[in-house]
Amino acid sequence: MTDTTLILGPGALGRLLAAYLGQPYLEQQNRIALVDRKASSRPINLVTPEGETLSRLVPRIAADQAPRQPMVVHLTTKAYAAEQALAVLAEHIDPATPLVLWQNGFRVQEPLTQRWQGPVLCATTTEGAYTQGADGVVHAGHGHTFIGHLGGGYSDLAKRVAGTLGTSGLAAAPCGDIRHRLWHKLAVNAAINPLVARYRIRNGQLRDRPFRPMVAALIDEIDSIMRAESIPPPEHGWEAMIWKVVDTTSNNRASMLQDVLAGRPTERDAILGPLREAAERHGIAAPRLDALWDNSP
Ligand code: KPL
Repeated sequence: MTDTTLILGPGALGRLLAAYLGQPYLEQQNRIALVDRKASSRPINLVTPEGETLSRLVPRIAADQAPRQPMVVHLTTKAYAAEQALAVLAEHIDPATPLVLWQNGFRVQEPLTQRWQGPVLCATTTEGAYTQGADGVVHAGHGHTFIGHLGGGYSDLAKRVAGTLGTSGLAAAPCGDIRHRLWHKLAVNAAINPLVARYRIRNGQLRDRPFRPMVAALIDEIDSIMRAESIPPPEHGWEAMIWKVVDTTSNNRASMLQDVLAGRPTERDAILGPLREAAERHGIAAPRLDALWDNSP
């Protein structure tokens, strides 16, 4: 095994991880490379939440230049691009390489955990970041990341990965119930993202009419589906959790709205798909989620 950490997916999250993990003093212990379409030595420009602009030299390599045995691969593509990006890299790396999946929703986590030969951890994060130009990333706000294996295994690996992120300045903790945390994040994303993308509004506008009752109705449907799936609610309930995120991200353009504005595909399937399928499995009507699905970009 080499001491290289690979980051696969040069979007906002990939650049954020590269910029933090690629700090010079950390680089002495771990090498970092960002896997991109083409190799390049252009630095990553990071704007910190404090407004500082820093330049980080993290090599960008093409998949065929990847070391055969990376220490770990962080897969940071959008959900719909994850499987294909990994398939390309998989031709060049040891199949036993540990993976960390950072995708929104709950589409790729289960199949990749079953199919990949090496250990697979899932991450869920509230770090806020967006790309700026070809090489930049704006770290809009500090968040927190949880890392764990869907079956509760590989706790030492999860601890190590979370420890490295924490040392780099991205708060992270290992967790034994990542499945529940992924569903919680999915609930938040399902109540916010498709609506703000459809109406092209900032998150905080969901608090006003005519959107507030739409969110409330979605929360009711999500609540019934989660009950049927035996996903325990967050400490203060779904409503409190979702409205709190709306409040704390009120000025944000959610990721799905950013995708729409940039003309990219959206994560509609990864976010709404698992909820609608769960509703169908349990014979629960979910007309609001269905309507969002039908009308989502
Ligand atoms: O995770 C988000 C996203 O934009 O995808 C939320 C929580 C909705 C914040 O914008």
